[in-house]
Parts: sequence; structure tokens; C-alpha cells
Amino acid sequence: MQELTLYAVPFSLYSGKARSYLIKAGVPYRELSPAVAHYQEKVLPRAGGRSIPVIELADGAVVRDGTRIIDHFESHEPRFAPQSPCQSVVSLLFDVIGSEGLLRPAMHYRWNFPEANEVFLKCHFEMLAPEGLDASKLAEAGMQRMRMASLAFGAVPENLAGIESLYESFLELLDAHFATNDYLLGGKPSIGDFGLIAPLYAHLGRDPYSLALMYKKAIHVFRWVERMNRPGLDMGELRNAVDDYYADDKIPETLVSVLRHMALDFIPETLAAAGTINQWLGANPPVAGTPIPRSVSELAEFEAAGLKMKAIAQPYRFFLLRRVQEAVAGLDEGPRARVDDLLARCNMAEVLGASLDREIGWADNREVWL
Ligand SMILES: N[C@@H](CCC(=O)N[C@@H](CS)C(=O)NCC(=O)O)C(=O)O
Repeated sequence: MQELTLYAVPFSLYSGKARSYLIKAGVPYRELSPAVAHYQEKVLPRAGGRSIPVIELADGAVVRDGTRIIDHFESHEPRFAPQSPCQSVVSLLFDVIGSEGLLRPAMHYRWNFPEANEVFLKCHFEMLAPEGLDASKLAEAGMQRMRMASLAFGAVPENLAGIESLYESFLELLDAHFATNDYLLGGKPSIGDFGLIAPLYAHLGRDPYSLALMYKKAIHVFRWVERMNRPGLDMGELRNAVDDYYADDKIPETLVSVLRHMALDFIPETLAAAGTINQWLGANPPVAGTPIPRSVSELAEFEAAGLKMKAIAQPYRFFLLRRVQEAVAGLDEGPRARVDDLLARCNMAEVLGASLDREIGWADNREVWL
């Protein structure tokens, strides 16, 4: 019996995270567009916001947000949270990197190759139009909003060559990882895999231009994207992999290389965003319980891999990063030293100190300032 509805669309970044989780966890679901009348009339008023993915459970409960949807199931039965110290921290870190750290290339490759992508995207954006409305007009408006968002994430003309170079090197390193590992941490997906699939499915592994790039440059990443969207472990490569994370808290060196590369812009952007948001918090102290904004009014300015960047600063990044920081803070001395050493080798140690002056909590399906 179908007990769960996932409101999502195939071309949405965060939908890909929740969908992959449901598939891998073996949770039966049906997927519907948020354009359907039931969503608009009954679900949206309880969703706490307009974003997808959203799930509606058999008892009518509604959960919005890819991370919270995963939390909903993991809190009942943790299935994809590695328990050993380094693996657990790396898994949570990839959740942040996937959810927040690859939005610039995701938006660039989607919006700056209209010859390859425009017709495809128009057809998809029309899926969001509620029945009876002008789907073509709504799609155009939605697409224009997203083109603008792409600029806000820092995909501006003078930086495009650099953004492509960073992404292609990332793809190459990730490909080397998936050439010998089925998932990030061994023979089964982790929370980090679900974070990472967000940008690598809809935008970077499905839109025509970026999919062609992935086919050409990163067959093993392509296979992982496919694997993350199939039930079971899908390990046709016959690597004798076990259905578990690597023993002894092992982190493959190929993954350390990926993280070292990601640190090139993830670290300066995170530090700059923390500064920008903290300044905003100082000037505009929010009343406890008010929803966090998608981004604050000032842009974060930073330099990464020789590029001068300006990008929106999103509190949500720190809502997720807190999980990494809490996991590290809860470790005993020995494991803590091993994790510190690992983060230092990945050039990621600074994530531990990047935090906001106000905590973020959750109420009525929304992230709120505490
Ligand atoms: N934090 C949310 C973000 C979801 C989100 O931004 N979804 C996009 C589609 S990928 C959306 O619905 N955007 C429309 C909007 O925010 O109005 C999550 O992780 O689910």
C-alpha cells in the first residue's frame, strides 16, 4: 500500500536528495508534482514554506526540507549514519558540501548553456504550473528568477572559466574515487552520499549540457549517480564489496583528495558567509522563533582559487554545518585527535570554527532563529 507521497519534480536539486534516500531506504512512495490541487490546497498551508521536496505521510503529517525528510526516517531507524568517528564526520561534511557547496557550478551549468538546455528546462519548468494557469508563462517567469539566482550564487561572466575549471577538477577527483569505491565510504550510501547527490543529479547529472560533460569526463561518477537512484546496492562492478561502510573507520585517500579540492572554495566561502551573516545578525537581531531568511541582504566576498567572488550568504549552510561541529565536539580525546588530523589533511579544519552568533532550530516545518 502506498503510504507516502513525495512532492517533488525530477529537475529539482533538493528533491534528488530526498528521493534517493527513499529509494535506498526502501520506503514505498509515489511522487507527485507540487502543481496538483491537493498539494496546493492541503499540503502547502502546512509545509512552512514553498520549497520542495515535501512529504505527506499516511496520517496526513507533512515534512518539508530534504534534510528533515531524511531526519524523519533516520530518527526512527538510523540506517545511513556511519558510527565511527572519521566516517561520521566525513559523512556529515559531505552533506553540507552537497547541499550548499556546489550550487555555483550547478547553477552555472544549468543556466549558461541555453543552446543545450533551454528547451529541456522549459518543458520541465512547465511541470510546476498548477492546472488552469498559463504553464508557458509561469515557466518563463520561474526560469528568469533562477537565471538571476545563478548570478547571485556568484556565477558571473568574469568567473565562469574559473568555476568550470574548479568543477572539472572536482569531477576528475570524484571519478577517481568512484572508480574503486561504490559509495563515499564503502559498500553502502551514507548521509553524505545523499547530500552529494543533490547537485550531482538534477543539475549536474541530468541537464543535457552537464550530463554530456559527465559522460565524457566521469563515467564512474555517472554510475554512482545512477546507483543512487536505484533500489538495493546496485554494485554491478563486482568488486566484492560488502553491504557496509569500510572497517576500521577507513577514509579512502581518494576521498581526502576530493575534500582537499573542495576546500579551495568551500572554506573561504563558508568563513566569509559566517562573517556576513554575523554582521547582519548584529545589525538586525531577529526575534527568537522567526524564520531564517534564505540569504541575508549583504553578499559574502571572498577569494577562491585566484577568483574574486561575491555570493549570497545562506544561514542554512550553518544549520547543516552545526551537525559536523557537534559530532566532532562529542568525541573523546583519541578519536578527536584522529578526526582533527583528518580534517587538517583535507584542509577542512576551519569548518569547526565557522559558526553563527545565533543558533538555528526548527518549528512548524521551518528553520527558525533560536
Ligand atoms: N532547504 C530546503 C531547500 C529546498 C529548495 O530550495 N528547493 C527548491 C527546488 S530544488 C525550491 O523549491 N525552490 C523554490 C522556492 O524556494 O521558492 C531543502 O533542503 O529541501
